[in-house]
Amino acid sequence: MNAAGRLGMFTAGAAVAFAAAFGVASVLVPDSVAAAPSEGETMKDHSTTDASSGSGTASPAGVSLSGGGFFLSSVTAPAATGVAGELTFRILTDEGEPLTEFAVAHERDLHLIVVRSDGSRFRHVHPVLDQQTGMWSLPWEWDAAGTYRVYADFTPGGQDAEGVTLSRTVQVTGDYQPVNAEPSRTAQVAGYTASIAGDLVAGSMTDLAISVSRDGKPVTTLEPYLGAFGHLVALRDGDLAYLHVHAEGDEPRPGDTSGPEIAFMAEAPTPGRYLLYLDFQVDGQVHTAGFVLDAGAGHGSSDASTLNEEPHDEEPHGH
Ligand SMILES: [Cu+2]
Repeated sequence: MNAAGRLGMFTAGAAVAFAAAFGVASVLVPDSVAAAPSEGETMKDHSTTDASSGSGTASPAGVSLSGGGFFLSSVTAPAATGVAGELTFRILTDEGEPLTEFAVAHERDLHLIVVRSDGSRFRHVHPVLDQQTGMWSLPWEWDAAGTYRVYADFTPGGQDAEGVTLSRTVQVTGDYQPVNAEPSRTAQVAGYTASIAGDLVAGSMTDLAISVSRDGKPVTTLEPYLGAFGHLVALRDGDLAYLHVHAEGDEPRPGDTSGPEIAFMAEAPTPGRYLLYLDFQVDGQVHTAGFVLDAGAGHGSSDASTLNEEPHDEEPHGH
């Protein structure tokens, strides 16, 4: 059995792997990539490759517990709110063997996203792997009841392996008061105000710019976090399909700071509502700012042609 062969459908960098994993939909690239003075042409080609290489993926990632030759085990966690415990799970191969070899992507072997099904209570954390058993774990406590979606975003070890995002639902007992996600471009967190400018358009790359301020003053001391100055997760409201791309571009060096603006390019797979979560770090503290954007319908440009099976005039099968 040649695991590398099974996985190695693309010979591509991490960015392309991400794009492929998400479908065309989920390419979030900071503007700095496009503006990179050296290798500008390469970068341009790269993003073009991103958009086209995803065409083989029928649906966005994160809506299934299996995929890419892997399987997300059941997730154990406290059953009710206010109980301190552990959250644990394993990544299994299709043969049922625990996966213990992971490739680092964005500074971690695995990214765990937990969010309630209404889009609230977002957490992005990094559990620890027991190499002997393949068990991932971290201390865990729920502070609100509901149905949660747990995403494991990882790249298996091995040459040319693609990024995989698997998810499961987890129930937490108690009264559940769902929050309606309404369009929102400004978020307050820990004294910071984050605002997002730009629009999502189905099937088209558009610019998104998030700026961070505090007490009305721009924050220029954004610190590197997971190899970038900002990390954006987008979920599609309705199925919580997962669009997870860290900022690309030149990786900041330790001690570098930036701000107040973090720029991305984004492509939504379909019209509809999207929940966006920006992780950013200041003074060693990571904060998460949430936004809700509605993606408008695209214009049926050629860029969008690989996105969906658009309804055609149907021809009868066979003739
Ligand atoms: Cu992470």
